[in-house]
Amino acid sequence: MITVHGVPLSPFVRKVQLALRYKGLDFTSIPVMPGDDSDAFSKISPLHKIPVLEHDGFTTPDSSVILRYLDQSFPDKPIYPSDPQSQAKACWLEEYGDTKLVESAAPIFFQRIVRPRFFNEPTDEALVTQKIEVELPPVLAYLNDALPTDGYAVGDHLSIADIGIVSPLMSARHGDYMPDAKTYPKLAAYFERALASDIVQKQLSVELEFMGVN
Ligand SMILES: N[C@@H](CCC(=O)N[C@@H](CS)C(=O)NCC(=O)O)C(=O)O
Repeated sequence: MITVHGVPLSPFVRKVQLALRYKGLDFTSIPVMPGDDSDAFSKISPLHKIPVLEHDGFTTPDSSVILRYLDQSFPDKPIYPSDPQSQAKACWLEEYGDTKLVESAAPIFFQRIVRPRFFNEPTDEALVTQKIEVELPPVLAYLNDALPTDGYAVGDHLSIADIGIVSPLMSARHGDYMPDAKTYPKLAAYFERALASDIVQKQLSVELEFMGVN
């Protein structure tokens, strides 16, 4: 039995849920909030971060560690490219998604949705403007250059690169921000293809329901 600890709106929890959906694995979800420092959660997540994966009594934190564990435990529909250079490229794009892209995209969602809707606090508009006008453009430009004109980020099927890039873009989309198709044509088309896929559609419906939008 597989359980994902963490709210689905976290870009890191979303990575895990997308991978599970891609592999067709059933899972249950416990909506732990980020920073939970209860004794029970601290035992399975010493940094108090989400996600944590629980599989038949075994637990591990960290989305990247979880994705590798899942791919080794459930090798059907692999999410790691097999040849070393493609794998290195996919791991790098996942890392870039986890760092630069999350840092510049996820705060748009946090400021525009989480603060007003969940904490009854105002959006910091200056911070949103800084993210959209200053921090995001070079990150999106880099990804636009790195992506192919069609298909997946690396190779001919979905990989950790796609999961790592698409997840933070979904956070930005919740915050009403989409990459501009004129400025970032390859990235915008890539994200539209991802949004049309069954696994992203399913994930989106779960997240909208969690936000009370559906
Ligand atoms: N490297 C971790 C990062 C996880 C992470 O930063 N999660 C955030 C939520 S999006 C969190 O739990 N933050 C709480 C905290 O830092 O106390 C991963 O890939 O899982």
